[in-house]
Amino acid sequence: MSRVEVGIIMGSQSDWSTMKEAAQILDELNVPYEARIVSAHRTPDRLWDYGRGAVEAGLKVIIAGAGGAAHLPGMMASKTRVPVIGVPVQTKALSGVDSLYSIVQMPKGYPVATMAIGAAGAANAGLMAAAILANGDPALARRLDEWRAALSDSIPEVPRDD
Ligand code: RP5
Repeated sequence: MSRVEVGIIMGSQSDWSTMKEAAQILDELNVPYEARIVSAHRTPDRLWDYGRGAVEAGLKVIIAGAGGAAHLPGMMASKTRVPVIGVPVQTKALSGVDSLYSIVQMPKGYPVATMAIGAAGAANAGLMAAAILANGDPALARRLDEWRAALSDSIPEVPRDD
């Protein structure tokens, strides 16, 4: 069994339908991951423990998704040097613009690589995590190249009438 190097964390169970997109990409690329609910506001001690133990646990990338007052990615980035990819979850009240602004405007020194709002952002977070790991893993690099080529090949050159 390969070692888990990607942590997918999210602020709530309700974020999982979005964050699953990242998990699905990692499944397709055969990258092991763990998924956990870690809320900046509701379980701050869990956030602290996860961040404190991330390096020792062997994590190489953390994907963190949250919505609304989305402090999870930034707080995680403040607690560990493991790269954090932030996913702004789409909200009902403000469509995820609140999540995006909460995640993207980090102060100098504690970066979060912020993706697009919602499902596309979560899927891209999976791809970004795979790309980071692929730098040191030639087999994964090949699988990622093939994944990208297959996507490219699936795009028709001529539009059709529906
Ligand atoms: C945030 O509040 C979570 O990340 C979630 O996106 C949002 C709503 O959470 P629930 O009220 O659905 O648990 O902390």
